[in-house]
Amino acid sequence: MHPNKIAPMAVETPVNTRAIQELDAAHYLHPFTDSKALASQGSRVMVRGEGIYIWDSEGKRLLDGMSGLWCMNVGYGRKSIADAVYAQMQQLPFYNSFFQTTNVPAVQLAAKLVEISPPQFNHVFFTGSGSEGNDTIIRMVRRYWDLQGYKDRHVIISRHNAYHGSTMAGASLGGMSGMHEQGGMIAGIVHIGQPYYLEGGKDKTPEEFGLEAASWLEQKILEVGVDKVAAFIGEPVQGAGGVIVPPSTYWPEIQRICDKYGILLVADEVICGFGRLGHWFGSEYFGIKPDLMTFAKGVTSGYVPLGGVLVGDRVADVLIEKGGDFNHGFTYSGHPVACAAALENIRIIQEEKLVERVRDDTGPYLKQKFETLADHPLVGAADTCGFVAGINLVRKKAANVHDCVSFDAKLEVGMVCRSHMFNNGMIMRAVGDRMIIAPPLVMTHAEIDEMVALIRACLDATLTDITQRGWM
Ligand code: PXG
Repeated sequence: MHPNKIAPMAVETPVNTRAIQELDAAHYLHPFTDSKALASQGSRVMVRGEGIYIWDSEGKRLLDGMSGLWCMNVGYGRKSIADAVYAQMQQLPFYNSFFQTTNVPAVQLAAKLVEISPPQFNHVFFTGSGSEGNDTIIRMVRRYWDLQGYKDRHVIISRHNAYHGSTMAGASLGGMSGMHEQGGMIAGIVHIGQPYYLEGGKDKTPEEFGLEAASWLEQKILEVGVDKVAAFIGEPVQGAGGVIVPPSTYWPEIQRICDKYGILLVADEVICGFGRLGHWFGSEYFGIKPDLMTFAKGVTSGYVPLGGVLVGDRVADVLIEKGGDFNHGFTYSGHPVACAAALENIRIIQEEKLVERVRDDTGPYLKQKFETLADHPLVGAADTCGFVAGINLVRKKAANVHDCVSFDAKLEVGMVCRSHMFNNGMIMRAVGDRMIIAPPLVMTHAEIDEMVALIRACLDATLTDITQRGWM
């Protein structure tokens, strides 16, 4: 080995935190991370998970309010998923689905996904991730229009502050300017404003604002030209953008506009799918009927990577009847081990009635408890939707949320708050000054109480800290 390199080592128990941090800094480039800054500070080394908790290498327990990364729907430590994966690995660890072959778990999972999804879905395309799912969406909708002779109908309309992944297609569909600046964008993707009431709804009711935000789609269709627009894509609730829950009028109006112009409606269900909003899919919560749905994350609860696209009959009929070869697919499309994990994960969700629990019991309970945080001096607004929730940190509260006074963005109060959360055993994500959670769907009432009390204590610690810094 070259003398400049650090030797890999056997992992000790207990884990040698410093040694792992040094190797981490030396070799591991983390996603969406300033590697230089992280190297000077040292990563937190996660070593174990059970239920809604994870432990780091120093033995500290954290309540995982983010379900890993919006995915650990059935909670950590499910032996039956590990067993299903182990059994499949011994039986058939891999085979591809390219050359007139298939495998049993992939077929069973496709049938299961059709069973739990809305009636227009009868076909599934498997990928390895949500980003690959959205790449598939672009290629599939363009192919759909090409096959019908509409070669110009290639433009996809998305939204600012949307997140659709990190491949070229995912980043281009997404509405994150920081991503567009690095590596550019795929042609033929345009963006409209997001339905964020706190941002754009001043002097309007949420319902009025929802209609206005949807009208931006119609304006964009007319601007681009009806004969050029292939599809509209959106997350039912924007996740990474900060848990942006659109007003109730928004999605039905989007559906009406898509129907009026005949453009395909694509729901990116990577976060909202598999029970997160108290329905199998977020589209059902909002009462819309998408033509295509991207899924990932909750399909396996993150135990093994898997993603894909549920293909509605409108698209599937054209692709299958007129299409011939669809020149698209991945080595790991329909990976038997990932599909086995998904089947067991979905079996758990059904057996424990997690979707119904979030809809009828724990979701409403979380709403009731979480929204009590609105009385905290730092909180301008607190809202939930199923098992996602967010609070806006403000310098000065007001009766009308639009009159609250924000912090100077440069202070990065959200990051300060996130540190207090982490140091006190609570994982909550900061998006600007909005603090968000997406907890495991297995949470009990007692665990919700514990989480909300912990968040309040961390908000208190944040308030004391920033008051001492003179920021209030
Ligand atoms: N669509 C949506 C709606 C997502 O949330 C993806 C697609 C991409 O999935 P993959 O499996 O390719 O990562 C996502 C992923 C965050 C964060 O900071 C969110 C995601 C990924 C990374 C970070 O909240 N969501």
